[in-house]
Amino acid sequence: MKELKIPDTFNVATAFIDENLIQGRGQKVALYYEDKTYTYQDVFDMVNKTGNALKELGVEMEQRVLMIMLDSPEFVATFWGAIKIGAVPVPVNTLMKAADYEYFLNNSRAKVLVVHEALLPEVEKIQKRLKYLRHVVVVGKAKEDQISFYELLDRASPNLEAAETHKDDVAFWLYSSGSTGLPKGAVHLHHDMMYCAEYYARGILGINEQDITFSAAKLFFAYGLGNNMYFPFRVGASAVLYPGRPTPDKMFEILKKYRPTLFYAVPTLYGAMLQTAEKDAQYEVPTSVRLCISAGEALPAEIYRRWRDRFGVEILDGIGSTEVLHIFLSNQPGKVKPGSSGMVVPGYEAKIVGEKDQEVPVGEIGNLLIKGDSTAAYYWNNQEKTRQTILGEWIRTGDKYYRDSEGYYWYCGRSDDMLKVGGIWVSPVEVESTLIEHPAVLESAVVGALDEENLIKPKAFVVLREGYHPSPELVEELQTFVKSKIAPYKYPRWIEFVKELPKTATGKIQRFKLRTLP
Ligand code: 3UK
Repeated sequence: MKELKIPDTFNVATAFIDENLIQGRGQKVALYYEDKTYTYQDVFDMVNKTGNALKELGVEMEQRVLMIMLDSPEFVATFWGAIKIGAVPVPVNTLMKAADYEYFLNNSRAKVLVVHEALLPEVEKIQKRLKYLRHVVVVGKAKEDQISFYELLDRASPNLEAAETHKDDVAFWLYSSGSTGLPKGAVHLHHDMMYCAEYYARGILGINEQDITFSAAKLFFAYGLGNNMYFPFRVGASAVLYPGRPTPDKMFEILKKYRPTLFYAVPTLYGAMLQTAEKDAQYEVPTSVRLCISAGEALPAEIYRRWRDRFGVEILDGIGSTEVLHIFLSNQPGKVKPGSSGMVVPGYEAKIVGEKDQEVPVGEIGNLLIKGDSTAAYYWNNQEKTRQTILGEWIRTGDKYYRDSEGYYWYCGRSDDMLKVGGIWVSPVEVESTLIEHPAVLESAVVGALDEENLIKPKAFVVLREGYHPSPELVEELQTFVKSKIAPYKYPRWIEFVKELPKTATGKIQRFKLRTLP
């Protein structure tokens, strides 16, 4: 295993952007995007211009820049441009609602927001309540009090010296959600992406200059950010960016058109793509794809087998987290144990511990702890959660696992009530408090239930207020209600009306009693 040596004075933008020009890849395609190609020279120029443009808006070292952006060259330029000037990009989920954005903007104290035009309406709803935001930069048509991204870039210089940052300076944040409380900003440092690119991308995927990556998971997720941006950039490979919704049809179309070598998705999408392909023989995964990768939630063994039988290519399941930044346990090509999360990625260490943090024997379930140098330094302004999660060199993942005698790790669920739905977090508490806002709902409890693909989706148990009666119409009304209030993917796929909910003596809902999961 190669040891990763990073000098003290280090700006990570130079290793992922400038380095490609030094290696003579200026004319090589870095990005495929909507019938256009961007070479590494194009990306370099655009990154520098964006860095200079942000400077012109008054962004200084260590200051956050919030990004509500679709997968696009503008995302890439904003992320690296900010890092190159020593500022701190904070990409956030584009599926969120106004109230979420209000929190991200005030919590991060970003003075500049870069946002795609299509995502502006949610921001405009709360723009007046923002305490720190000074400039809204729009990719697309800017209104009077906004600034056009390309107008800014047009007058910016393509020459930019990287800010003299330390390898342990803050490089970017990613928000991570919990079962209770607001999302926490996981603060990542300049050396973190180097670590994941070296040990997971090079070590497990064997990523190299010839690869073309395509990730259905978006760049604003830690998973997508590595998959489709900093992994390929580290080795001078090419990435296919797609700004739209990842439907099965669209995925097959992109695979056919660009013939990527690495395809990354979440279990739900693999399941949906299989359903499409099993109905119609014309759908194919091209032979160019040498590996498929799955993360976000456990990949059922059944999906692994059906995919391999139908398309002749393996899916490598691996577990990663926003806090560790990317995958730390993974299956390896040719050594997959279907249904498992594979083995420890060389470069990381894993430990399974009991209630008193003592290591448990092989085969016994415990809490998974991970050690590795890509882990977030801390959660922004949240010392309590930081201390509970980050224990010196080790980090608590919040997952239950056991390790078998061959060193494979088997996922056994979360230690909190959080649900992974299509690879994205759903907090039962958030869905419950939304349901309660509806006049028909007295109280509710949300748990995970399995759908027909054996994947987890939210299910709500609802106690109605007096005068309301269960009906299919009411189910639909409550579902629509939730979708209108919070990110739509969080809505309960099933609603069961009950007379009362199981509770502890102190009145806490016992969600585990409602779970039908194994
Ligand atoms: C769960 C999995 C079983 C697990 C992520 C790859 O998902 C990512 O990050 P998040 O912060 O969530 C982390 C949590 O999700 N999980 C993820 N992958 C698996 N459970 N099998 C899996 N293969 O609870 C974990 O603690 O959203 C995934 C790369 C980077 C990431 N951030």
